[in-house]
This record gives sequence, structure tokens and C-alpha cells, in this order.
Amino acid sequence: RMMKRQMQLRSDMGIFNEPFLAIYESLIPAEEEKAKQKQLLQLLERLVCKEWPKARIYLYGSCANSFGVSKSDIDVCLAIEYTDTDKSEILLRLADILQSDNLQNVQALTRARVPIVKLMDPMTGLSCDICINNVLAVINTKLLRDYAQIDARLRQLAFIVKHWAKSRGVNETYQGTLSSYAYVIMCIHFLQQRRPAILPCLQEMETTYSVTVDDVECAFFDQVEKLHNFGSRNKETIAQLVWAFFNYWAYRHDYANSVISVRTGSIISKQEKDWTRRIGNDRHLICIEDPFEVSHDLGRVVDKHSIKVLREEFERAADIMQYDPNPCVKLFEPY
Ligand code: 3AT
Ligand code: MG
Repeated sequence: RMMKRQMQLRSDMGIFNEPFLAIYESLIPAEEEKAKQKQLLQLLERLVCKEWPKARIYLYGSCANSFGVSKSDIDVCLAIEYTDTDKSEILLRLADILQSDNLQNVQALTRARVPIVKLMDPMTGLSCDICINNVLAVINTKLLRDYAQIDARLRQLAFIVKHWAKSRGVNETYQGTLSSYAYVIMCIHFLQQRRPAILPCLQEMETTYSVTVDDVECAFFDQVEKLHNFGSRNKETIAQLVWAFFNYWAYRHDYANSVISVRTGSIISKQEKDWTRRIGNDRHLICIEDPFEVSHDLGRVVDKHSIKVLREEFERAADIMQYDPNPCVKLFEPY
């Protein structure tokens, strides 16, 4: 199945560059929305500190990693030390506090894989998920944000890929397709692999930022302002990159043997990671190594049905990019 087709970039690709950029720009959240996020965050900070003076609130996920399209939910992490209570009690107490301050649809999901409190703020209209002490998510948020500052094409590509995934129904982890986080990691890896490379591998460079969280050492180069020209030798445009991204995942990726790894800036083998067979619910049908939790395969949610759906969608997208007279519309048609 791999290499079934080797596509040559279509000759009229250039004319689609402006339309793809226009789609990207239409997805960028307005300043007004950023202000609303800030307003909600300040409200949460106030309520939380009244109850737990030493607790801190961090934004993570797409509202902080620069890959947030407009109208995204906001992800908040409550950093708090506790000993004599358990996490569920804290979440339930938090839900109580929020409820009594007129926040709406407040729900404590204490038994979810990542336990959270959900809420809707009627003042701003924003929905928000609050988790507790998910420090690794705060750090991977920083890594993504730092990568986004190196080359503008990452943010453009990731917005288009996320928009495609949402339109086509393949951004639903509970249905066995991939998270937004996984798609951004796929984009970073893809741009690390271009020749000349568009992105470096920050975790293989000199350490300028380092924290240890739950025994995981997170170390990377974060002086990204020094890397502004990194990708400038590569002249590929966004239309070409969208084309090549889908072509890669449709026809070039070796699903049987390869793991993509942003941490090393390369492709590594399933053998090396011992990801060759199903263990428990981890099937390793599409392998995407988490940059910090290296035993985590971000593709582990994918099962034998959803891998088919996903690969068919990659092929559809690649074929549209190659042959369709109007790829900027067709790509995002609802399924
Ligand atoms: P949306 O715009 O909300 O779709 P997002 O970037 O906020 O995109 P998610 O809501 O899927 O992405 O996840 C929120 C953050 O949680 C992103 C990342 O910092 C963290 N995260 C999500 N999935 C994982 C995972 N499997 N492993 C580690 N961190 C994760
Ligand atoms: Mg989110």
C-alpha cells in the first residue's frame, strides 16, 4: 500500500497559495477573543486564590500554544499542593466554588482519564476545562509555542491541518481519531524533515530550559528568537507544504515500521521502542512519540477501524491537493 502512488507536485500549485493563506487568516482568533480569555482567567484566579492562597492557574493547550483557532475552548491547569485530600475532593470543592459564582454548566468529571471540571462563563461565552497539576501539559504547551515562533509556516500548516481534521471528523479521540495535539506534533515533525529543514530539533540542541516533572526530564533550547532565520533557505510555500504533508501521510509514511519523533528530529523504528504489537489497548497502528513522555504513543487511541478512516482521509486529502480544480474548498467539505 505504501508507495502505491508517487505523486509529482502539480504544476499549478502556486495559484493556491493566496487562498490557503486567506483560510489561515480567517481562522486566527480576534484580539477581542484574547481579551475575553484573559478576563475569564482573572476571574478563575480570584476565585481559586480565595480558597487556596498558594495555588496557581496556568493556561495550556491551544489558547496558550499559539495553535488556537477562534472560538476554541480554553484549557486551564490548577497547580496546587495537597496531601490530606485526594484529587477528586479538590475537583468537587472547585466545582462548588465556581458554581456559587454564577458560572454555568459546572461539572466535575472525576473519573475521566484526565479528571477535570468543565464550565461555561456566561459573561464571555467561553467554555473552559480545568485540570489539576498537569504540569507536563503546561511544558508541552511551551514547546509547541516555541516551535511556532521559529517559522510562520508551522502555524499556517497546523491551522489548515486542524481545520481539515475538524471538518472531516477525524479530530475525535473518543472515536479513535487523533487529538489536535497529535496533529500539531505531526506538523512539527514534517517541517523538521523537509530539506532544507524548516524547523530544527529543539530537544537535540543546547539546553537553555529544563524542568523535571514526575521523573520526566524536559530539556530543550528555548531561545527561539535566535532561530528566526532557521528555515529561510527553504522556499516552500504553504500550498506546497499542505500538498506534501498529505502526500506523506497518504502514500509515504511506513505505518508498519516507523515512529515519528519530534524529540530526536527523526523517524525511529517501532522495533526500537517495542511498539510492534498490541499491548493492552495500545495498538500502535500510527505511531507518534510524545516529545516528553516517550513511552506515550499519541496514536494509541487509533484502532483497527479508525486507522482505515484516517488513512482514507489522508488519501482523499492528498488526491484533492493533487487533482482537484478547487482544493481550498473541497479539502474542507463536511463529511
Ligand atoms: P483544540 O484547539 O482545543 O482542538 P488543543 O491544542 O487545546 O486543541 P487538546 O484540547 O486536544 O488540544 O489538548 C489540550 C492540551 O492538552 C494540549 C496538550 O498540551 C495537552 N495534551 C493533549 N493530549 C495530550 C497527550 N496525549 N499527551 C500529552 N499532552 C496532551
Ligand atoms: Mg483545547
